[in-house]
Amino acid sequence: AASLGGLLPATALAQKKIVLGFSQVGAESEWRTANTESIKASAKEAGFELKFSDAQQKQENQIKAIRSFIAQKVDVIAFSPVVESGWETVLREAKAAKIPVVLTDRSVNTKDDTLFVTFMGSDFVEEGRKAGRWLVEKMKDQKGDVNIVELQGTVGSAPAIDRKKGFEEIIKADPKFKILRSQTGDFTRAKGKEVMEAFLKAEGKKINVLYAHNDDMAIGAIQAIEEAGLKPAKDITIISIDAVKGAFEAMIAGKLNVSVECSPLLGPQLMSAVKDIKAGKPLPKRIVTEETIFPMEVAAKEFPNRKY
Ligand code: GZL
Repeated sequence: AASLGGLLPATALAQKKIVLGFSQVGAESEWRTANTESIKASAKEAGFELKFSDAQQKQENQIKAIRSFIAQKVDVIAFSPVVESGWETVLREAKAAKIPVVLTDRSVNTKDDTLFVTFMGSDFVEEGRKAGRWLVEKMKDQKGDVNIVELQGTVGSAPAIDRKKGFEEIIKADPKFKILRSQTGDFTRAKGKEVMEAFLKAEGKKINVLYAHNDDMAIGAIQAIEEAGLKPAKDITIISIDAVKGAFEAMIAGKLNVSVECSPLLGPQLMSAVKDIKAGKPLPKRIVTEETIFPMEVAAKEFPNRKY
């Protein structure tokens, strides 16, 4: 009898599962954990086979994962690039293999935008502007200097570069705002605490404001501020980004002044983009996540509505 193995019935071929290869940055923050959960749950919901790789925040691991997806001939490759540069070679290999690529969350530096189908994620510059605008409003009656320390995200990452840019674009309007020190805390609680300890040792009571590029570093810094005998959100005004659960808990406890929302719930949009790609539908080059800002005054009311 003819070997059925070689002759899949049309229905089976038609129902061949879409295979999505996803290379994730790591598991560095609450935001990242929520992002991973959203992607895994949405892939399951969509009936896709998901090949998921965690790069532990190392670019070379992401490049290895993308090469492995190419070798396995997945239908679509998606990833959140840990840093902006160094992707053109491996993206050209994906293009040569005719495997479409979707960027989620963070973007890449390239002049050749045929190397990816679409980039979906937040506008990090606008997130920095929102943080800056909140601070300008908060300090509008402050006559003297407003001394700021800044905990940057991962060096070379789109969110770190753009959140810094947007914040400075707003505060540069008034010379009273001074950034005394700015250093990376790599988006983690541990590093955020360590760097804030160094800031406090160097600048002590001169610090009026902490601007943290994500909630995890802000939560680490809050511990350092308390261990230094100071009151977070009172002695030092704290501005952060992501609006994860930990940030709402800190705001409800009166230890964080404000968190700018950055939604990790990109799973549904990603799966819809994969379906469109496989159906041959065109996609916009850029899909921007809509998001807002949460000052501590609204935290208790908003908390029950939060999904991440
Ligand atoms: C932002 C995302 C950042 C978060 C951090 O979209 O890339 O990475 O702000 C996370 O919490 O580590």
